[in-house]
Amino acid sequence: MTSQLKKEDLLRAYRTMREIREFEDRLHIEFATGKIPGFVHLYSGEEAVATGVCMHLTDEDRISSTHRGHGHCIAKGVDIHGMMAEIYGKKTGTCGGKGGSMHIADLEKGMMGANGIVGAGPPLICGAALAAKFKGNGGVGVAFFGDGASNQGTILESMNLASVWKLPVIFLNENNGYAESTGVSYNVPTPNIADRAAGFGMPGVTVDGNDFFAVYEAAGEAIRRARAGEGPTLLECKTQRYFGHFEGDAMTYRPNGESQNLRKTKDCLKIFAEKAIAAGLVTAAELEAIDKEVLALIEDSVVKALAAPKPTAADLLTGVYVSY
Ligand SMILES: Cc1ncc(C[n+]2csc(CCOP(=O)(O)OP(=O)(O)O)c2C)c(N)n1
Repeated sequence: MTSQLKKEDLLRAYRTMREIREFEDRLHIEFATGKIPGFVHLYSGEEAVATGVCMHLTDEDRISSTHRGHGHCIAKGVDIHGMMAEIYGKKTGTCGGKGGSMHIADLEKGMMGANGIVGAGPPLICGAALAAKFKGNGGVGVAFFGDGASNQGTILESMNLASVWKLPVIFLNENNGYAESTGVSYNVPTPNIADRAAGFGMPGVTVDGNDFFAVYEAAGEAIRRARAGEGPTLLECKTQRYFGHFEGDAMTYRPNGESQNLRKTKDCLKIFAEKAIAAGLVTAAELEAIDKEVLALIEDSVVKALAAPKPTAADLLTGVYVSY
């Protein structure tokens, strides 16, 4: 348990994790109504990872995300109303309703985008980190990627370049045990994905991704190194997703009851609450008050998203080019 965190930080961490959980659990229900266009990949279960990492970042720092990006967006401070509207394909969405679940980006928040191309984030983050290094502004880049993505050449090349150039990058592997329906032991030959770091001359660290405090500590050290010009780190957080690969996945590749058992035994929100309450740092009543506020926020975001207009045909011609 970390002593660095003040009470207000602990409550902020809990609120962020709760926002991600309620956002995802509600999307699971909303998707079943058939009103959400496109694919939706839920992050529920992995909240401690995005939260423990992004608590260390400012709007100047950059993150790249994956197809499972809602948690990363929320942890990086992207507006929840804008996200819900975006997922519903509405004009009031973060990207004007033209991106949808898999392409939410908010450059003002340093969120370079969720990405439907597995392995596409790390090269983008190397570019952002190189820019930060040239500018000397102390900015860092964090590239989130999954266990399946860890086998992509784009990521291995990025690790090599980041290490050779000592870029301020954190390669943040979210090992949730499955790449679509393929279990991690079928495609990763080492016990830990972080073991690969040695081949690139960078530190490799594996932590329990269900323990917010473990993630927070390890991410803090990796980000400190990056800001100090000491180069990249590969940080692996072992976690799990509660839902299928995408909404509609029957999960026949998972043992019966696996997801339900994980909710009982490895829920990062429960683990956080137990530890923080036992240490006398927060009270159960304080956490319950947050739960209520977050539920109301998510409900409001759905009501507003449903009522919002769709983009017009003319909107299709906006946001096509960016001037620098
Ligand atoms: C370049 C590319 N190859 C394949 C796919 C199809 N695909 C989408 S998600 C996925 C699995 C990703 O697994 P992982 O990286 O472990 O992330 P997780 O879904 O577990 O979060 C695959 C193969 C893709 N979108 N892009």
